[in-house]
Amino acid sequence: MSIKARFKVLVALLIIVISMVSASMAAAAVATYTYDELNRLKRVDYDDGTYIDYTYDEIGNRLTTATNAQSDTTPPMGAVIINGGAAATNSPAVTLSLTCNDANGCAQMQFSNDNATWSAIETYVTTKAWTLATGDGTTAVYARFKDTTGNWSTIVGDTIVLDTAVPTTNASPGSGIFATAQSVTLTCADGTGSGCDKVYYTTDGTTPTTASSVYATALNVSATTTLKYFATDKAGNTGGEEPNVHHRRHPADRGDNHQRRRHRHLNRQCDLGSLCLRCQWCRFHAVQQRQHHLEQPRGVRDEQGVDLAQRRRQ
Ligand SMILES: [Ca+2]
Ligand SMILES: [Ca+2]
Repeated sequence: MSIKARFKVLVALLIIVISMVSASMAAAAVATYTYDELNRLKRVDYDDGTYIDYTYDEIGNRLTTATNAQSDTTPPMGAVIINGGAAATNSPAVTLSLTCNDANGCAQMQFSNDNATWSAIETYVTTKAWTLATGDGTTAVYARFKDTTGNWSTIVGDTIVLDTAVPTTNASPGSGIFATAQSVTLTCADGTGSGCDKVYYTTDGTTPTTASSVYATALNVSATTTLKYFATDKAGNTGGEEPNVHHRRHPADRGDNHQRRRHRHLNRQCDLGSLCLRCQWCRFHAVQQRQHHLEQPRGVRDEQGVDLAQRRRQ
C-alpha cells in the first residue's frame, strides 16, 4: 500500500474514532479534545478529572487507548455509624459501620475520637472495632476516607451516649409496717445517663429478672409482702443487682416478732387498766383475765398450797 493510500486509511480511521468519541460524549458533560501535529486525536479530558490518552505507531496506527484517572480531584463521600446507630452503650468497645463511595473507588480510612489525633491510615473496610474516649456522656467518633487517587473525603462523624452507671430504683412508701393497704410506687433515676428503661419486680420473694413483671402502675399491697425490684437503663445497665425489699406487715400478723412484742407491751398496759380500748387483742385478753378471775376466786389453793389467783399473775 502506498503512503498516500495509507494516509487515506488513517484519515478514515481518525474520522471514525472522532465520531465514536463524539457520540459517546454527546450525553456526557464537557470534554476537551487535543490533537497532535498530524491532527490525530491525542487526548480527551473530561470535566470529572478523568482523561483518555491515544498513541500511534510510525505509520499512524493507534497502539493504545488508556484511561487515566490520576487527575481525579473529586473526593469520596463517606459515613460512619456507631453500633448500628444505637443511642447509647454501656461499653467503650464499639463497632463502626463504614461506607465510602467514589468513582474510582475508596482505598483507605482513618479515625479519631477528638478530631485532632488520628489513628494510623489503614485499608478501607466496611466494619471496624473501635474504642470510645473514656468518660460517660455523649461522645463522638470521626472518620475520613481516601479514594484510589489520593483524595481525602471531608471529615464525617457519629455520636453515642456512653453510660456505664447503673440506675437506681426507689419504692414509696418504703419498707415498713402499715395498718392499712398501701399503694406502692416504684421510681427509677439514671442521673445524666442514658435514662431509665424498665423496672422489673416480683411480689413472691423470688429474685426478679428481665422476665419478671414490668412495673407500669402503682402496686396495691394489702398483705404482708416481700417486694423485690430492679431497673435497667437504655444503655443496658442493670441497677440493684441485690434486689431491694419492701415489706408490708399487718398488725395482726402473729408471725411478726415486733408485733408480738408490741402486743405484750399493750397486754401489760391492760393489766394496769389503761390503753385497753386501743387494742382488740388486749380487750380480748382482758376479758379472758376477768373470766379467769371469776373461775379462780382468791383463796383457792393448789396441791402445793399456792393461791391459784396468785400463781396466774406470776
Ligand atoms: Ca475520587
Ligand atoms: Ca445509666
